[in-house]
Amino acid sequence: MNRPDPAVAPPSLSEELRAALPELRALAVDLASDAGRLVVRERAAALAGSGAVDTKSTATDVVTVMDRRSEQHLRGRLARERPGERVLGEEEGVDVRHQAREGEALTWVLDPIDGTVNYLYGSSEYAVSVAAVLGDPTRADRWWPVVGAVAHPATSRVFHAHLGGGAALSGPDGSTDLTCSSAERLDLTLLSTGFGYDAAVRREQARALVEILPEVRDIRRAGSAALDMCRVAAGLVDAYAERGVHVWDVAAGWLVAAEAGAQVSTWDGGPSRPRGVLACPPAVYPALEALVSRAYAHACRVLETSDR
Ligand code: LIP
Repeated sequence: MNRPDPAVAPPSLSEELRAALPELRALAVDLASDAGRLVVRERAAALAGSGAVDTKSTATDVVTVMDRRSEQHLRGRLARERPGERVLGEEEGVDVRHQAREGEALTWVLDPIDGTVNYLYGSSEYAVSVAAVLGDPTRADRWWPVVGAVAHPATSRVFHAHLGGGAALSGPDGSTDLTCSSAERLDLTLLSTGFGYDAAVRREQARALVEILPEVRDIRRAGSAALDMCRVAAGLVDAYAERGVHVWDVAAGWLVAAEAGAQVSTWDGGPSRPRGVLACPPAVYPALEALVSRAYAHACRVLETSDR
């Protein structure tokens, strides 16, 4: 999991880039909405065709023809509207023509369909995530989101934010500013989470959940990290914690949650494990961060000893 490292302060933005953020935010909203309409409009015909679904890391890690078409559509628009800027997408990776550059060079980070299993099954719990980040999202600890948009195509609404510009939810019924919940007690914290595609990883996550579930109000598992983080921003859940997600899953939702007042960071996923992502109200952060770090470290130890 690539993530900004709290120890490495984000770069300070020039006045020129800061002034451009509202326009970049509007572009991200348009891109995510546009791709969202595409994946809704074309779903039935595309999934009815042969070769509509492939698998990636495991038999449960699916990619549909619409994941790929959504990313191609987004890349085409960015090539026209933001020529020369780097793009990192879940399905096609990073455009190697644009090597990592320092300074204020932006990279667009795309999850063309986040919640692909839900999309395949016909559930509405999927999103299109578009973020613009500073730094290098292919390197852990070296990227910082400055613009983010998460489209929820099933509702024609988009969560969006820019650095220092607050977070909002826009749709046919107008726009609403977003503020995370005011949860202060761990035992009254509604926590969303997710699980990996690898059975061994899910076994660890289930063991960690045994320690986490009794300590919080309840768990929700919707199947899209991007929507999970936006729901923290909207106060629809109090917190989100997951280990093993990728930068494209969380880059836009990270900024939406942070701009809605949530504390967002990574946490220690256990020895030689990917770090997790945590988003929650600041008042509950210390207790929740300690709980998930401890639960996962213990789960890893239990499994390492049981695997011997
Ligand atoms: C999904 C994440 C979700 C996680 C799933 C999957 P995808 O991303 O958004 O939080 O629990 O296992 O990784 O694969 O649908 O883009």
